[in-house]
Amino acid sequence: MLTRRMFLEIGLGLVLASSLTMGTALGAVLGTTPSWGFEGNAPDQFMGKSVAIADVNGDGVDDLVVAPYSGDVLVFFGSTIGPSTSPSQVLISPNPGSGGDLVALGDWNGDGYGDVAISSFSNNVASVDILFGSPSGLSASPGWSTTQDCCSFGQSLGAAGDVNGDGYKDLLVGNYDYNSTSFQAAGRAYLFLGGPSAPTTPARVFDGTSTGDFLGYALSGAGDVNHDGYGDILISEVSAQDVHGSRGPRVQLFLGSATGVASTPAWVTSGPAGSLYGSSLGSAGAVNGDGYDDIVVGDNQANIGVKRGSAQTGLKRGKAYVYYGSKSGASMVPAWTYTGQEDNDFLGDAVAARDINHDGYSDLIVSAPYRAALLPKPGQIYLFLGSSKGLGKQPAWTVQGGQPYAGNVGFRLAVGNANGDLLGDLLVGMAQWSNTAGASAGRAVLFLGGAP
Ligand SMILES: [Ca+2]
Ligand SMILES: [Ca+2]
Ligand SMILES: [Ca+2]
Ligand SMILES: [Ca+2]
Repeated sequence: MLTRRMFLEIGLGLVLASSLTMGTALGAVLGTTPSWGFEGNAPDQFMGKSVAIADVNGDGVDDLVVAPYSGDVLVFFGSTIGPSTSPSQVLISPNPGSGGDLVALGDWNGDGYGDVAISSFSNNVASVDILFGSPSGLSASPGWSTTQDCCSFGQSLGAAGDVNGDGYKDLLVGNYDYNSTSFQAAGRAYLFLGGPSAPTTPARVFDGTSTGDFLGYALSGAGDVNHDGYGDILISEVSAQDVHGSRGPRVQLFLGSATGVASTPAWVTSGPAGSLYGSSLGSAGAVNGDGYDDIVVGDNQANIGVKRGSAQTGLKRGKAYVYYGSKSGASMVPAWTYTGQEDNDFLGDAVAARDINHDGYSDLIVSAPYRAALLPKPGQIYLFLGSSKGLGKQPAWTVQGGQPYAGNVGFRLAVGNANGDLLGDLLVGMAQWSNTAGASAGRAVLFLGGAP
């Protein structure tokens, strides 16, 4: 099966064990060292392969949700002194050894508790399950499931927000190597509407329109880009197969409404052919505080340099773009970009946003999982602060992956508030973290807002 991370995994070396510590951060916006961590206890457990933050027990403090490759779900309840050090819940995957993506939806079924979607692939069945929150945490068995006998269904998931304004949060599911009747790997994306008895048939299906579009490689809620009260959504077509000539990969924004998502995109942007524009997507929140949510697009394979004779520099530096929201949709020209500092940084592989420092401006977190400064490929994560002038040109905080190849399959990022103060917190999954238990035991770490 083509995995979503294959693009990133091509050509990688061995994973090396190491006990090096985390790198040094620039400031105290987030803690310089993790305030909390949990590591795998066996080789190739890939703890932190996916992570999410959600208030699953409804106590007002967010909880951490961490999945290893098995697809088991570990929940660590948050509290005013931070998350539990040992799992509050261990939910065993019905499809072991098959973990896919994991995303916090918000309240999908309208009972006041945060819900989490997780995907899996086993015995040629791809499944997306929603675990419902409750006063005692996540349900052990799914409250909602849908399956396909195909390929990459669920390898990408997105929390759509509430696209139709009915009070229930909605779900996006990607199936980027879906073969339509006419086109191989055109890709497909599905929108499932939440509700007290949510249907398992999608409200909308989005299809790629040519061979190798890979529509649905990434998908995400966009927040409310046009500030009309309805959640908007983003879907990428990374067009990784080189069959489009000059048409590069692209990202589409669809606006929500009382009757659901519009049939045509309100905004379409393209990246250079040969890049992976749309490798990650998300709402940036309102980074300039104007009330219109902004869009972030990652291109983890962006080439920056120019070719001089047979030599080419700037390869695979990666780039992140932020586009401002507006009443009519979003700006066509990015308001902010940031580029990987060295070749093969793969910056923009993962993105997340929240007002970390509680100043009313949303802040942006971007990963560069192969960044090679200081150590061979320890990876780096950057925080950029919002302001009335938009995002800062330089990061206010960064941290290194801390050991060689810690970012080999990419870092996973989730933001929330795990200790109930006013500041946002960052959860990072490092599935290829190695420890005394073995290579790729994996790890999840939490950086608390305001921690020293
Ligand atoms: Ca719920
Ligand atoms: Ca809804
Ligand atoms: Ca909207
Ligand atoms: Ca802020």
